[in-house]
Amino acid sequence: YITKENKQAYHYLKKQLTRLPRNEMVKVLVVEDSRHARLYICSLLYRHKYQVLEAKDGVEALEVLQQHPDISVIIADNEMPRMKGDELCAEIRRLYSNEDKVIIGVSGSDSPHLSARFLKSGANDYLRKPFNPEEFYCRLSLNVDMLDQIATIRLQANTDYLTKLPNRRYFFEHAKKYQRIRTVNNQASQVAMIDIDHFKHINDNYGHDAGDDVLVALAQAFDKFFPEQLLARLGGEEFVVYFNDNSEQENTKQLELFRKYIELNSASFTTHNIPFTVSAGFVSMQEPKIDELLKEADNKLYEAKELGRNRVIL
Ligand code: GH3
Ligand code: MG
Ligand code: MG
Ligand code: MG
Ligand code: MG
Repeated sequence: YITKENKQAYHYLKKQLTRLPRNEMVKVLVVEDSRHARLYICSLLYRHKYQVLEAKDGVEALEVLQQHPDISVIIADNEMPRMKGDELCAEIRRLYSNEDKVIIGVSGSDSPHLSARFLKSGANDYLRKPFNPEEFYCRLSLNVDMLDQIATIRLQANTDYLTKLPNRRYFFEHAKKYQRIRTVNNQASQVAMIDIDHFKHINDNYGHDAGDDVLVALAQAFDKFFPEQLLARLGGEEFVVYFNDNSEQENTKQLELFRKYIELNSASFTTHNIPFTVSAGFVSMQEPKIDELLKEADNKLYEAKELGRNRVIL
C-alpha cells in the first residue's frame, strides 16, 4: 500500500541521518565473475565493517537488487558473462534513482576508453584493478558521503524546521499520490484542517518564543494521535491530516478526541503552561482535486471559527 511506503520512506530518511557507526548500515553489492577477485573485494569491505552481498554477473545482480532494495553501493566488474559491467550500470540507472544508489566500476582491462564508458553509463566512479586498498576505501567513503548528503538535503527540504513535522511541500507531493490511489480504489479522500484558536493572543500575551513552544507541543500531540496518517504543518498555526483509514466515523471520532485532548491537556503539556484550543474542518470527497479538498476543509474550518471556535465541523 503506497501510502504506508511513503511514510516509511520518510522515517527511513530520518534514520539515515542518525545512523552511527555508518559503515555497518551501508549495504554493498559486489558484482564479479572471478571468484578470487570477488572474495578479495569482499574481504576489503568486511575489514571496514560494510554489509556485503555478492553476485556472479549482472543478471544475478539485478535479482539481488530487487530482493534488497536498501543496497546503496554497487561495485561492478566489466568483463562478465551474460551482461557487461557498463550494460549493468545502464540497467541499474534505468531502474533506480542515482540519489539512492552509487555505482563504482572496476576492471583489469587496460583499455583507455573503459572508465569513460562506465561513467557515461551512469557509474559514479571507476577503479582499475589491481587497485590500492586505501584509494578504494577513500572513493567508497566519498561516494557514500554523497548519498548521505543527498538524503540530508531531501529530508530538510521536506521537514518543517520548527515542529519537525512534514512540511507543505511534502504534503502536496504525497497527497497527490494518496488521491490517485484512493480514486483508483473508489475510496473517498478524507482530510481535516486544524488551526489554533486565537494564536495571535498567545504570541501577544506570552511572546513569540512561547508561541513557538505551543506549535511544537501541538505538533507532537498531533503526531502521537495520528501516527499512521499523512500529517503536515501547512504554515503558521495551521495543520493538516490526510487519512489513510476508510472509516469516516472512526476518523471524525479521532479528530473530536484530539480536539478534546488539546482542550483538557494543553495547559499541562506546553512549556509555559499555556492553555489553548483548536478548531478543525473535516471533509470527505470522491475524486477531488487536492486544491478542492483543502478549500472545502478550509471552509469548514472557517465555519468552526464563526461558530465560536474549539470545535470540529464535518
Ligand atoms: P483564529 O482563532 O481566527 O485562528 O485567530 P488566530 O489569532 O489564531 O489567527 P491569525 O491568523 O489572526 O493569527 C495567526 C498568528 O500566528 C499570526 C502570526 O504571527 C502567528 N504565527 C505564524 N507562524 C508562527 C510561528 O512560526 N511562530 C509563532 N510564534 N507565531 C506564528
Ligand atoms: Mg570479470
Ligand atoms: Mg486565522
Ligand atoms: Mg488560528
Ligand atoms: Mg491560521
